[in-house]
Amino acid sequence: MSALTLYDYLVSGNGYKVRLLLHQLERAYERIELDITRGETRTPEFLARNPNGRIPCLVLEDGTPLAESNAILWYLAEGTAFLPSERLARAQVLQWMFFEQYSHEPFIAVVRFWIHAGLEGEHADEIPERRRRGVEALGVMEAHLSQRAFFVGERYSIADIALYAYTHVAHEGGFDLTGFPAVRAWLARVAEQPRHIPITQS
Ligand SMILES: N[C@@H](CCC(=O)N[C@@H](CS)C(=O)NCC(=O)O)C(=O)O
Repeated sequence: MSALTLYDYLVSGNGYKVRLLLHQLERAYERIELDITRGETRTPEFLARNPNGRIPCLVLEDGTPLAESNAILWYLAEGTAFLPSERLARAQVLQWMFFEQYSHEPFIAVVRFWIHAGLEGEHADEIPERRRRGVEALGVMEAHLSQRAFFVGERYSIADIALYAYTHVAHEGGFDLTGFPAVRAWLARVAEQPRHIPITQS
């Protein structure tokens, strides 16, 4: 059996979700950096692991590849304190992870990536609407977090990790969090969790 291998890209919040949880679980792994701006996730070798051509992809000890950041979080968190055991709480974790993928990441992460990759000009027409939808997602988070400390069950879980990844770097996409005090307080709480690492740590 070999170690876990994570195909990753350091700038990626989706990759960071997995890196952060692996670190918090004290799991050893090998990390392989693929530069997505140079098409390194579209090679035949990588497509054989993830036909969708995207990182993160975690190759398990027996060689099985697992893609999609939130599926990887779920797999790693099963049986740990990062995923509740009660039926409703587990469904609520999924609720927020699906929210992240459908109503948050396509707006906040994508605008940030365009800016990072110098594609702002190419996507100038789309950016205002993506920003509007991103702010809408932050509003949903603000309303939820103004009543509670964490997304589900008053404890830190993979729902928080999934949403933290791109929210804490939202300013890099031009999103201003000044008007979202509950979100900012939650970001600080997440960053205070044991064995937290920054997105820049490989
Ligand atoms: N839904 C996927 C999204 C993965 C994704 O968009 N990965 C980006 C980096 S954040 C990527 O690998 N892009 C490379 C490409 O599209 O060629 C997840 O949550 O893992």
